[in-house]
Amino acid sequence: MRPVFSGKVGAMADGLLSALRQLRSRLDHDLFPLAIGDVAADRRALKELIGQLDDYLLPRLAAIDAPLLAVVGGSTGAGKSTLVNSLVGANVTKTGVLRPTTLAPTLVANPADGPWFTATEVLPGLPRVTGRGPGEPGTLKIVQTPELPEGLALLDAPDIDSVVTANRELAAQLLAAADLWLFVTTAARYADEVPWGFLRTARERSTALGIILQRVPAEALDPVTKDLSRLLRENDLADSPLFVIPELQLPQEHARLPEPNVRKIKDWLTSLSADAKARAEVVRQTLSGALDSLAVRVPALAEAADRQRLGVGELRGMAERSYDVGMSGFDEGMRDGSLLRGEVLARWQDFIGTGDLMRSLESRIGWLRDRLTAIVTGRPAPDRRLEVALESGVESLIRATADGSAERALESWLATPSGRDLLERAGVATAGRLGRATPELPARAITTVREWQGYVLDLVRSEGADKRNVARAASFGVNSLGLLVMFGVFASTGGVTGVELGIAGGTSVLSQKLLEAIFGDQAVRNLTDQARGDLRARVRALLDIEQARFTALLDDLEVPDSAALREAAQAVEELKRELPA
Ligand SMILES: Nc1nc2c(ncn2[C@@H]2O[C@H](COP(=O)(O)OP(=O)(O)OP(=O)(O)O)[C@@H](O)[C@H]2O)c(=O)[nH]1
Ligand SMILES: [Mg+2]
Repeated sequence: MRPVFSGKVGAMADGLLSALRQLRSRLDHDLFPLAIGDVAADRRALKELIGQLDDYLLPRLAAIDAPLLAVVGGSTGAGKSTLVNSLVGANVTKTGVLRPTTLAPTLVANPADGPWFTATEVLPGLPRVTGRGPGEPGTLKIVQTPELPEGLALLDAPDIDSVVTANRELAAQLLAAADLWLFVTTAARYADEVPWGFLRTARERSTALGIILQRVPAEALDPVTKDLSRLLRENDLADSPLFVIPELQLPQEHARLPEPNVRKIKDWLTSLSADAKARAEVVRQTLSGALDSLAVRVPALAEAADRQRLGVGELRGMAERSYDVGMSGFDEGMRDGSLLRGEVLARWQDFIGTGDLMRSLESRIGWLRDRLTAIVTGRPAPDRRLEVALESGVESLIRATADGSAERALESWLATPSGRDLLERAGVATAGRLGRATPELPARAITTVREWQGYVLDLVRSEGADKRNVARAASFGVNSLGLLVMFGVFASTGGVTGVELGIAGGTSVLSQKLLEAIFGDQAVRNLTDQARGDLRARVRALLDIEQARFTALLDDLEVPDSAALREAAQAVEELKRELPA
C-alpha cells in the first residue's frame, strides 16, 4: 500500500504525538468524583475525549499512512448493513428485518490492509473476532476480502439512535474513530433529530463526510432530495457529497442493492482511497478537525476540574469548621464553670469544708494565707471520688464536643448535593456512623484526661520543688494541689472569677486563693495557663482524629490538575503545525 504521507512527515508529527500522549495520561483517572454542576455531562465529555484519543488521534498519528477507515452510521433499518454488503459485493455483514440487527460492528478490509486492523492500535477496547457468523456484542468482527480496494476499510456500525444504550454508545465511539463517515438515512428518517446531532458534531470537528439517502420512493425523489439539501445547507454541510438511492424492490431478505445503484458511492470511495493525495486530504481534514476540537474540549474539562477542586475545598472547609466550632464550644465549656457543678461541687465541699473558708475570703490575703496554710497542713488527701467526678465531667465534655462536631459536619455535608452524593457512595451505614463520635472516642477521652492529669501533677511537682514553696507544697500534697490547678483551669479566665460567673460556692476563688497562698499568684497563673493549653492540645488532637473520618473521604478523591490539563492542550495546539498542510 502506498503511504498517505511520506515517512518524513510521519517523523515530523512525533512531537505532536507525544504531546497527545501526555494529554491522554492526564485523563486516566476519575476526574470528576464529586456531584457538582452537570457532572454527568462532564463525565460524558471526558469519556468521549478519551475515546477519540485512544480510538482515533493516537493510532492515526502513530501510523499516519494507515488505510482510511470509513464508518457507516445512521438510524436502525436505514440499510447500513445492506449498503456495506452492496459496496463490497458480498454478504459480509448481516442485514435483517429485526430492529436493531447489527449489534457488533463488522469491519471489512482488503487482506493487504488486514494486519493494520487485526492489530489493536485502532479501537483498542474491542477484542477482534474473525470467521463466519455475526460477531458477539462487545467485539469487532474483521472480514478480509479482495473485493474491497486497498487503502480503505468499511465499518458497519450499530444504529446511532438505538433503544439499546450499548449500541448507541458504541456507534458514537466508532464514529469518533473514523477518518470518514458514511451517513445513511432514508426518506422516512432524514429529518430525525438524533442523526442531525451527530452531523453537527461532524461539522464542528470537520470530519470528512458522505451522506447516503436511501429508500426514496420514485415520486418523492425530487422533493426529499431538495429538502435534505436544504437541511444540509442550513447546517453548513453543503460541501459533503450526497448520494441518493431510490426505493428498490429487493428480491429476497438479505439481498444487496444492484451494482449500478451504488456505483457512484463506490467510485467516490475508490477515488479517495486509490489516490494518495485525496486520501491524505481526508485524513488531514478529519485529523486537524479533531485536533482543533481539543482547544475547546480540554479547557472545558479543565473548568469542570476547577469546579471539582473548589467543591472538594468547600467540603473540607465545612468539616474543618464543624470541628473548629466544636473546639470553641469545648473552650467555652472549660471556662464557664459548668464542670464545677453537681457531683464535682459536692465532693469539693466534702473535701475542703466551706463555712470558715468562705467567710475568710473577705479578709486580708496575708491573714488568709496563714489561715489556709494552717487548715491545709496535715489534711488528708482528697477523696478519690472528687477526682473521679472531675474526670468524668471532662470526659463527657469531650464526648459531647465530638458528637456535636460530627453531627454538624454530617449535616453540613448532607445539605450540599456533592456532600450527599459522596456520603451515599461511602455507604449509608458509614454516613449514619459519621453523625456521632467514633466508637473509640470514649476510651480515648479517658486516656486523654488521665494523661492530662499526669501532666498537671508533673507541673505541680516541679513548681513545688522550688525551695520557696517546698514546705507548703509538701504539707498539702501533690494530688490536692493538682486538683486545685484543675479547678483553676475550669473556672477562671482573663480575670473573671468563678464568683463573678456565679459558680456555686465560689469554688474556684477558693481554689485560686489556696494555690496562691502556696505558690504565689504569678506562678499560679502560669500553672493554670499551661494546664489549660495542654488539655486543649490533647482534645484538639482527639478531634483531629474524629475530623479525619470526613476529610479522608476527600483525600481518597483524585482532584484533577486542571493547570496540567490546560498545559497539555496548549502543547498540542502549538505542535499542530507539524501536521502536513
Ligand atoms: N426494499 C428495500 N429494502 C431495503 C433497502 N435497504 C435495506 N432494506 C431492507 O431493510 C432492512 C434493514 O436493512 P439493514 O441493512 O439490516 O439495516 P441497518 O441500517 O443495518 O439496521 P441496523 O443494523 O438495525 O442498524 C433489511 O430487511 C433490508 O433487506 C432498500 O433499498 N430497499
Ligand atoms: Mg445493520
